[in-house]
Amino acid sequence: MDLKQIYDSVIDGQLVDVENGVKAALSAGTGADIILKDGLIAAMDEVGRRFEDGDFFVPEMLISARAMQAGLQHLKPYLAHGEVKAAGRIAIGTVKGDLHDIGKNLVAMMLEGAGFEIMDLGVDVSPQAFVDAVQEGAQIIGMSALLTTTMNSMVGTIEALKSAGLRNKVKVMIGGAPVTQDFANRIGADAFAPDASSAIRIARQLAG
Ligand code: B1M
Repeated sequence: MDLKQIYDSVIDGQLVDVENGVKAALSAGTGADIILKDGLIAAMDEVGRRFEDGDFFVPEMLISARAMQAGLQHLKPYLAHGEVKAAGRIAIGTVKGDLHDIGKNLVAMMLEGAGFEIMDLGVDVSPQAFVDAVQEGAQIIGMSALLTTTMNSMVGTIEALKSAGLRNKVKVMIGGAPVTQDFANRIGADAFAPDASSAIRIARQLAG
């Protein structure tokens, strides 16, 4: 199966076809990064466009998301080619009110592969849960937001860290489609990562 078929199967929400397509592409020697970018992520972008145009609704988006996640699992061993020694401990989660977790999972997977110890806090994560993770030893917290309405929860987390007297004990990295470097500067985050591979480079600098 070629990348176009993987792309179409994600859009059509055909989970088994996506899994088979990813396995076949890997067997044929296609790089996991290419399958991810040109197959899975490109398809989710198209799903988003169709949702905006009113051609797709939440159920279709969800079915495509499940199909993409299934494909992603098969890429995990190739993306997560880990180093032995932990590069640092990162608590990562999608912020309060936000249930989008594909990007967050991808970033977590790549960071794990780069040797970081990951505390995955899941989705809809409250500021207090991030604070608790720092108290449990996280050196970096990674917040993901996909909705313009939930980005402000990142501000809440930074405020909660300050109130708990922990702001100078932890680095804060943020990301997600509506998040920008400018927003990161404005809210006092330590770093913004536009995608999963830059998240690795930036996390290494922050852990440095
Ligand atoms: Co939602 N949704 N959704 N959705 N959804 C978007 C985000 C939207 C842009 C679609 C659109 O209108 N075009 C729109 C947001 C508009 C806005 O706020 N401006 C939207 C909406 C409106 C909604 C609902 C409100 C719809 C409704 O109910 N009426 C609702 C909200 C639910 C909630 O969260 N409370 C909703 C629901 C859903 C589903 C549940 C159906 C499903 C999510 C399933 C899941 O995640 N398990 C879903 C999906 C799939 C999408 C789209 C289509 C795809 C998102 C995705 O997974 N992309 C999305 C449209 C789009 O983005 N094109 C859309 C692939 C993923 C790999 O990319 O997450 O950007 P991304 O992650 C990237 C980078 O951003 C970065 O690295 C990743 C890899 O490169 N990154 C980080 C992400 N986090 C990072 C953290 C870091 C560093 C980098 O450091 C910590």
